[in-house]
Formats: sequence, structure tokens, C-alpha cells
Amino acid sequence: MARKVLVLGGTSEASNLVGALADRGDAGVLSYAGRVGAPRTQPLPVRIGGFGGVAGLTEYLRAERITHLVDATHPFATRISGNAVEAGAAAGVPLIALTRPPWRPQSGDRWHEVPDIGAAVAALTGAPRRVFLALGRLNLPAFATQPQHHYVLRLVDPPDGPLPLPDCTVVLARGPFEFAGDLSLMRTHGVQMVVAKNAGGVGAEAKLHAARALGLPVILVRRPALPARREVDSVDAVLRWLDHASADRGV
Ligand code: 3Y8
Ligand code: NAP
Repeated sequence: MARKVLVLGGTSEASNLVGALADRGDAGVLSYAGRVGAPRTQPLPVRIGGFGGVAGLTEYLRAERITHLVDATHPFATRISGNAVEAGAAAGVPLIALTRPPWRPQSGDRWHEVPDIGAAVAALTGAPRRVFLALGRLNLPAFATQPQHHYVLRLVDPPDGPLPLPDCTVVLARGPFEFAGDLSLMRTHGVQMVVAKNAGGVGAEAKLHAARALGLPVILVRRPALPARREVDSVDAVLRWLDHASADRGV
């Protein structure tokens, strides 16, 4: 059966992989959840929207005759990653995850690592400060229990309704982000603390370098646990697996 790769995307790594697949003429599809208005354009066909749980993804793999499944979603996208493990097994389609190593503290970093978003909210108890919430939109409601701060919010799309935080500034921007831009953003808004997910990758780490340069504390949310699966952290490793796994499939 001709090779056809489904890439579960939404990250810089997914885009880099899709570019490499297109360059070498591989057939494939990039899938987005549909979280933002207009995801960036890609050199391979794109599908947007949920599959309908494990059953929907399993059915998609079969109906579209997918031969290889690559989970290149964000480390905090835990539901889709669990679904990919189950659907790949159910449909008999080999799965590999393309992920990126978590960031590690360097000298000069003032990190306060917490296990989840709830603990990040709890860590904000206390006197009002100017807090850069670089977590996107989906996590904002949790911070409504700490309304005393002035929040600087970076969102991909304009909010589609009232924000759950009384005192905030919205900055609209889609990464990947650069050091100079994040440094000036944090200076302009008098940011005193940063809250971020340990997403890893290069597209989101500029804010950590800017916080280090400004000597600011960072509340960093540790990654959630993900199911066991084959994992690599480079596009080349995925391409090698695709070539090898195809050979495997004959066995
Ligand atoms: C829809 C599709 C590419 C991918 C680029 C990466 C880098 C820039 C940095 C900050 C942190 C955050 C957020 C972030 C980054 C890359 C990558 C990355 C963080 C787009 C995109 C989609 C999303 C979804 C979006 C979430 C949000 C998270 C914003 C495309 C731009 C905070 C994660 O408004 C919303 O509903 C946004 C939702 C999930 C997390 C959240 O909980 O709000 N990503 N981001 C994907 C889909 O529909 O399937 O337009 O490119 C992709 C990218 N965002 O191809 O170049 O690889 O991580 N995305 C975090 O890391 O904490 C911003 O502001 O410093
Ligand atoms: P999630 O909580 O793991 O997934 C929730 C549901 O969204 C999934 O069950 C699935 O719906 C759908 N979904 C998620 N990713 C999908 C994809 N690539 N293609 C098709 N459907 C998808 O995921 P999330 O945290 O909401 O993230 C959504 C997207 O944004 C992902 O592509 C992720 O890579 C990207 N992103 C997330 C973050 C983050 O901080 N979470 C950061 C950067 C980028 P069904 O069950 O109906 O199939």
C-alpha cells in the first residue's frame, strides 16, 4: 500500500516535518484541532477539527488508508496523544511521537517549577504584581481566583468575549517568538513575573531568555504525563522511522 502519513500538528516541529515530507514527495495530511482562527498554511493538505475521540480517529485512519501516524502535537495536548496511541493500535497503524525536550534551567534563571496550572494559580497568592501569562487562552479561567494582579495576556486570536480577569492587557501574537520582541514586550508592560508551560522547543522559549536577562521570576508548569509510545525529537529521526517502518510492514 502506498505510504500516506497523518501528522497530528499544531507545533513548529509538525510544520518542519510537513515541509520535509512535501520536499521528498511523501503523501500526507496535517491535522489541526481548529483552536485558532486561521492556522498557518502548509505545503501538504490540511484537515481541521476533532476526529470524534478514539473511535473517530480509528475510523479516519482506516477510511483514509493512513499507513503511518505521527503525533507532533504539543506536550500539553494530552488527550489527542492518548487517543493516537489507542487509535493507532486499533487500526494497526504504526505510531511515532515527534516531541521536543523540556527546557532545563540555566544559571541566572529564577524558576519556580509547579506540577500543573492549579499550582501555578496558587503560587500567585499575595500582593498585586504585573504578571505575563504566556499560556494562551484555554487556561485563563483558572486565574480568575487571583484577580489582584495586572495580567499581560498573549493570545493568538482576539478574545471572543469578556476575559475572566478584571485587570489585564491583551497582546495579540502568534509565535514563534524572538528574544528581542519578548524583552521589549516585558519592559514595555513592566512585567514583574512570567507564568509559562514547559513546552520546550524554540518557538516559545524567548520569554524565558528575556526573564533571565531581566532577572524576573518564572512560574514554570511541568509537563503532564503522556502514555508510553515511541518518541523521537528530530524530523530526521521521523523520516528514518518512516523508511524503516515501511520495510517493517512487509514483515
Ligand atoms: C492551533 C496553529 C507552527 C506552530 C507554531 C510551538 C510554537 C508558536 C509558542 C507564548 C506561548 C501557547 C499556545 C504557543 C506556541 C508555536 C506554534 C506555539 C504558546 C498555534 C496554532 C494553534 C495553536 C493553539 C494554541 C493553544 C495555546 C497554545 C498559544 C498555527 C499558533 C500558549 C502554548 O487561542 C487558543 O485557543 C490557543 C490555544 C492550544 C494553548 C492554550 O491552552 O491556549 N497553542 N497555536 C493548533 C490546532 O488547531 O491544532 O496557527 O500555527 C501553533 C503554535 N503555537 O506551525 O509554526 O511549536 O509551540 N501556542 C504554550 O507553549 O504554552 C504561546 O505566548 O509565549
Ligand atoms: P487536547 O486537549 O489534547 O485535545 C482535545 C481534543 O482536541 C482532542 O480530543 C481532539 O478532539 C482535538 N484535537 C487536539 N489536537 C488535534 C489535532 N492536531 N487534530 C485534530 N483534533 C485534535 O489538545 P489541546 O491542548 O486542546 O491542543 C489542541 C491543538 O493545539 C493541538 O494540535 C496542539 O498541538 C496545539 N497546541 C496545544 C498547546 C497546549 O498548550 N495545549 C500548545 C501549542 C499547540 P477529538 O477527540 O474530537 O478527536
